[in-house]
Amino acid sequence: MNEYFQVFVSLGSNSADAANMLDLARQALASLPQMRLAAVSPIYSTAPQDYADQPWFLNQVAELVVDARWRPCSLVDALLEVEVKLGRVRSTDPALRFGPRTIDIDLLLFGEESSTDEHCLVPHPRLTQRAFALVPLLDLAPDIMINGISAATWLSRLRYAKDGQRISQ
Ligand code: PH2
Ligand code: MG
Ligand code: MG
Repeated sequence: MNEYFQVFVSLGSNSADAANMLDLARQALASLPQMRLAAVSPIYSTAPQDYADQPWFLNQVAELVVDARWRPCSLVDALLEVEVKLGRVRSTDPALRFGPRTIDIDLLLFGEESSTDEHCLVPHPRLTQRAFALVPLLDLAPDIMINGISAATWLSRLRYAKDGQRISQ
């Protein structure tokens, strides 16, 4: 019998054609082998976090059902390859680590697994602090747990504002 994992990834872009970048990212995810793009959240317009002097983002969460040939680290490698294919160039300036990006695809959750490997940390280390990821995650999975606490509880601990499809924090 095959084993499957429920995986959540976040998509983010604050380039001028962000909606198109998210669309291309969804298509690229859907075409990866041994996985299925099971659901996508609404797209939110979100205030930049960590590095404020940059345009607002579009953010979305996608649910993938992957078979057991995938592992958190191999999936992170594949997500990075998709980013490169879609034209992401990483700044060498450490100050811009959280700066503008054409496309960012982050592994949020890989089943109930946790990985402490620096390259493929899962659950994503900043997930519980970010309304732009928790809100769309909860749209797809209202009962999901992160590190033993429900995502809804994590979100309730944050100071953020949600106005329709806009999130500021
Ligand atoms: N990603 C970051 C840093 N800040 N802010 C928003 N609103 N959305 C993001 O996706 C985002 C961010 C680093 O990956
Ligand atoms: Mg990110
Ligand atoms: Mg990233």
